[in-house]
Amino acid sequence: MKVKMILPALTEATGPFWRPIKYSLFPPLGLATLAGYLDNDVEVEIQDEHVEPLHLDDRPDLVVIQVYITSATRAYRIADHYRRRGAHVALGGLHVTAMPEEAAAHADTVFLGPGEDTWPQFLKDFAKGGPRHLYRSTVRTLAGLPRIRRDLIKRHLYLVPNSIVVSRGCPHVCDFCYKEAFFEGGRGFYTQAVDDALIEIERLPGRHLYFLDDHLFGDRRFATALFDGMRGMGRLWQAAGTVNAVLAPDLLERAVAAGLRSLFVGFETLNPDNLVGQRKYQNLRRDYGAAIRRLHDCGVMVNGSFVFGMDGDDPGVFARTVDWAIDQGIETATFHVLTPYPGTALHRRISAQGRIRTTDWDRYDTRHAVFEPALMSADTLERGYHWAYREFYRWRSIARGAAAHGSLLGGLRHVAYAAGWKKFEPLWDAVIRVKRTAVMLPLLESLLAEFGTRRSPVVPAERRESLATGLGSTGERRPPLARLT
Ligand code: B12
Ligand code: SF4
Repeated sequence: MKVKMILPALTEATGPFWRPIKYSLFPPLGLATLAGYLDNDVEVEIQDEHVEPLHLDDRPDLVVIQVYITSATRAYRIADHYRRRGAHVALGGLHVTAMPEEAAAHADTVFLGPGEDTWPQFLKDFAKGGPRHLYRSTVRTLAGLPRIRRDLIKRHLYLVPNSIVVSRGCPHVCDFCYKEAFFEGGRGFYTQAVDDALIEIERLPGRHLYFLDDHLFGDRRFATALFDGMRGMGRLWQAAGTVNAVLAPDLLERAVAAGLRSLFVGFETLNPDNLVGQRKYQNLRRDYGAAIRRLHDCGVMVNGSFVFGMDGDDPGVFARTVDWAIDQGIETATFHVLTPYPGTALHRRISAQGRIRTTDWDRYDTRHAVFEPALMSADTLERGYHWAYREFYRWRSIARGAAAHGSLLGGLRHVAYAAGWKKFEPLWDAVIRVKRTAVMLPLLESLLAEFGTRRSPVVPAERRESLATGLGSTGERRPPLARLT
């Protein structure tokens, strides 16, 4: 049997927002995970359209396509093509889960939710000649996961070939997040066994890892055991975590000792009313500034995530947020236009209020205002978003952010990382064009390694206490977020 697995290009990968470096970061880990369930005698290939042109003139028996919202149009076209050629087409992923009827029109089988329980069942049914039209995930576990078929990944085409996920989902319930929709009908947060995760880590060559987990710190007991187990492995890694996880006593120190050097943190908004509106309670009454200082003290770079267009955002939100982020010395920032993904609580609310402007999924890329914002026009929102990126990555902003570190070394690293990511993109693009992406990895590793040489991440007991409670070391209440804005 011949199986072809495809990650179609996101729309922005073919338009004016195409940034080769962003889309050559991570290999298709979801597909490589599913490939692990195939028998040894199956002929299988994975094609990622972000890094290679698809060849569509073959005749596989089974075609598996992972569908994100802004790749849906492209995915359906590829699916229709292969169905005309007689292949059985299976579609799954976030967008299929949110819009199963839409996807079903282009597929022989659709999958809702994670694939670890439904995919092996489908393979059995397919072998017997009677696969169903729809499979819905209900059993959520990562126990007994077969070995991920990393051998099918063309490592040289990615900057970060060693991406890894050791959990699924997240313990929180933010309204704008895909999470509730994707994990409906079963557990929304679960982890691998620590030993299995460590075995997977050991298999990965080189030093650098990128954990793609939504919230690597979400289960404290798991995270503690994982970080302790990774100590001494000589790894350098990046991951995503929440403000409250950063402020929790000891956990960050353990992560740093295990090799954490850069963290993606979802600050999202500086306005507490927005946090309540989006049910992002875990960020409420947290001292963002303290979290950033703590990360920097531990030698961890910060990639701050911010969302514009929540109901409490007026046109001043862009300057307030960017100014604040620069003054905090955040090394890199990711800005998003709030996007009501179908299936989310946010989408239900905005739809019920009649504020959806378009259902052209290609525009649901967090760069377009696909809904009417409450306190500004959609045009102002989009222009403000682009302005924020330009302003944050201006040379003078990078210099100001670097100065905020208060040390020459910290400042130099800030400049190297922020400028390396945004200012030297033409260089990245050239390297990617000649298919030498992997040669840039040592550069990234050395930058991350340098970051680990800062002051020891030991936090005095009374400071740990104050970080955990949100009270200052003298017992005063730290400034509420509103005062930061
Ligand atoms: C890596 C990543 C990227 C990479 C994607 C490239 C790649 N190679 O995958 C890059 C950097 C390009 C990227 C870009 C963006 N991303 Co992104 N990204 C991720 C991330 C961190 C990891 C994906 C991953 O590998 N997961 C691990 C694997 C094992 O899981 P999986 O891919 O979901 O696959 C499983 C299931 O989905 C299912 N499955 C999938 N396909 C199929 C097919 C079949 C047939 C079956 C049976 C099952 C199945 O089975 C797999 C095993 O369980 C996720 C968060 C997350 N933790 O998933 C966000 C995430 C997908 N990204 C998100 C967003 C918002 C974006 C951006 C819009 C951000 C921005 N502002 O630029 C852009 C554009 C994406 C878009 N327009 O849709 C959101 C998506 C929201 C949504 N509803 O679409 C997510 C969920 C993050 C979040 N928490 O909000 N991203
Ligand atoms: S903390 Fe992040 S991953 Fe978790 S529900 Fe909120 S937005 Fe989603």
